[in-house]
Amino acid sequence: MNGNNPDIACLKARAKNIRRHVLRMAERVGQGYVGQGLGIADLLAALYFHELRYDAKRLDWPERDRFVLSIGHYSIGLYAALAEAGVIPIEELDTYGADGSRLEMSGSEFTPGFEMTGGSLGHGLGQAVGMALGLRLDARDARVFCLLSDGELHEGATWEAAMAGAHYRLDHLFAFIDCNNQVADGPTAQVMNIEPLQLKWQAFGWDTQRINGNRIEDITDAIARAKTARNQPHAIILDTLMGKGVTMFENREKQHFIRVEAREWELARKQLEASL
Ligand SMILES: Cc1ncc(C[n+]2csc(CCOP(=O)(O)OP(=O)(O)O)c2C)c(N)n1
Repeated sequence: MNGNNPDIACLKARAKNIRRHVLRMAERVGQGYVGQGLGIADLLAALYFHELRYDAKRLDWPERDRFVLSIGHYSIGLYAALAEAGVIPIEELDTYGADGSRLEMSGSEFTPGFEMTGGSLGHGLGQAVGMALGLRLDARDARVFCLLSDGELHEGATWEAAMAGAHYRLDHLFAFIDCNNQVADGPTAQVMNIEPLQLKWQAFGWDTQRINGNRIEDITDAIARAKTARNQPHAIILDTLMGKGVTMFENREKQHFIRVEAREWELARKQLEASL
């Protein structure tokens, strides 16, 4: 991957497939972190089908770009992207959240394509900084892309990692912050305000942009622009909508963990097909 001219129509189709896979997983088990998976599908499509250098048949290829999913419970989205990319079989998605499955509700590094075990929030950026430093010491060109949530900005360890990333001038490190304005206990601004975000990341020494995280063309543009900035790590703040593409989830008040009646999944599927 990593072409210079993204085929936006193709990436949109991939994002829709990722959303279809998310619904398939959640419908099977009746519940899941659906809003997060749907909200982040556009970023995952842009990364896995345009930007990331990886080999689906050789996941330990040392020159691969690393995608570090800091937020373990967002793994439903990553499973969907990895299935779409041919890394895990699509049928395996039906085991999401089942006992003994490789696809746990909070992702682990034993799942193919996962670089770290998530679950305990706030540790992904530190690991990404370590990976980026290690790659530089090994004189490899690989980049590190880390996805973190707005809730993880409530964790002090995230800011320690941000400081270190700037200190070491890790310009092959890209952090995406999913600002869906929700944490488990309610709206982020009410639980603990994190704004003004762009100014904070700038003050920590990062090259910073803020974009609509549900517009694929904005995502590919932002990554292309970030790659031109040298000697600084890159923060791309994504304003996203939880449940994007399925109206009944977009408009839900309680978004963190979704459990709906069996018959409602059919409606969700219809709404997704009618959207975008
Ligand atoms: C260190 C740590 N503290 C608390 C939790 C419990 N917890 C699970 S999800 C969550 C907040 C979720 O907010 P965010 O990460 O923004 O995700 P979203 O709202 O998009 O699901 C919390 C506090 C945790 N997993 N790890």
